[in-house]
Amino acid sequence: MDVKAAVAYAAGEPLSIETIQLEGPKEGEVLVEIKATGVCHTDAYTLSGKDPEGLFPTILGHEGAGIVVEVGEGVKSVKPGDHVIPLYTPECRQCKFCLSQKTNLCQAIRATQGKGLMPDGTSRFSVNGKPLYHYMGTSTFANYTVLPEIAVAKIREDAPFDKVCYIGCGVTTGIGAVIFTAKVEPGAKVVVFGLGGIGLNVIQGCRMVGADRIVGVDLNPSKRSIAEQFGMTHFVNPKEIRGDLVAHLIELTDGGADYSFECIGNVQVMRQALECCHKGWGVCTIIGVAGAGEEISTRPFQLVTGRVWKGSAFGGARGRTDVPKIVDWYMDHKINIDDLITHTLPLNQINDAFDLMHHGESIRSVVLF
Ligand code: NAD
Ligand code: DAO
Ligand code: ZN
Repeated sequence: MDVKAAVAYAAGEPLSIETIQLEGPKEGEVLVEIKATGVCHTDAYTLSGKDPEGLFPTILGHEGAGIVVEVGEGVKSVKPGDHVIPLYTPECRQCKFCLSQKTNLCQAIRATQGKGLMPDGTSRFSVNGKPLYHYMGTSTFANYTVLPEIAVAKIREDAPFDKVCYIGCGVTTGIGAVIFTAKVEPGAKVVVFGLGGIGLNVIQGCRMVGADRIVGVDLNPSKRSIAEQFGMTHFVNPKEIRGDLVAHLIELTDGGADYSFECIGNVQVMRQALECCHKGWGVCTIIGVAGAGEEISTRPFQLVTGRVWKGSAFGGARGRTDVPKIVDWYMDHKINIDDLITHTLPLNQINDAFDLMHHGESIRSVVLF
């Protein structure tokens, strides 16, 4: 079938809006009509050429929501008409990783997903007979996409696509890191580095679980008011701190953070995020994705004396199980998504969404099909 898509032909080039071809779902796959998609930092990272896994030409996008229109042979968990959120972290419930209950990193289709292909090793997208790569197993910058059955979360039908698409990455990554990865408890003192589309969701997750002090750190002072709206209690702009930032944060948190979160992707900040943690128990969760080949460092004594470094992908959420619950939290007004979606655009203006992100003018832009 013909579909309308934003094609990334090469790193560093704007996306090209055109009609391309999509093959129907094979065994174990579903065809989904994408109704809305967020534009995330990770799409920009891959488009920039810095992503070592980045393949071109491709259809980017991994933060969508839509409706199942057709299912391939053997698909049992969803049917045409179901509303779904695509999952770049699938949940097969059968692999060693899923069965371990220790991680959300299902490996059932990891090898082919990382190569930009469907599980049978081929692509469903093409243009003029030439294949295009899939991206993160989702490719939501097209009005139709094909996904493995294990990579869709079925959601309630009254949830608005233009809002809940953000649960496909940013909301779940931020709130999930607080709840599923760090397991922040009521009364905790928290430091959040980076108040963008991820960090603001970490902040609302911390407020939701009853954290006592929520310190936000950002170089951009314009992030202060929205972060306060989402629960930040203290704002720190590193440019305004005379002396050592880490010492200042330790003082602000009465001896160090119980939990810190790095939501930038900067390896120097990752060190600060660990070292501002409380001696003996402070846990630092890395969410930001650093540039290819970059490394983190600290004095090992920081770990010997009880600080812990951990990481979180997709907020530690098991997509098919947890995403529908997060949609419920939104529909029950337990979390705020609306105020984080600062721009909505049609597909033919998708490149503007990247510009808004690069200029720090948006929290999240959503493309409507
Ligand atoms: P963003 O650009 O919206 O936000 C980053 C914020 O950090 C901005 O407000 C910026 O002003 C601030 N900042 C930059 N450098 C800083 C510094 N040195 N000190 C303090 N503040 C600084 O980005 P985002 O969409 O929130 O994404 C954040 C990171 O999370 C990215 O690296 C992204 O790739 C990653 N990410 C990870 C996952 C995951 O599952 N782990 C999922 C999605 C995104
Ligand atoms: O299982 O090895 C694996 C890879 C899982 C990929 C997790 C990606 C999370 C970070 C990338 C940012 C996503 C928008
Ligand atoms: Zn699995």
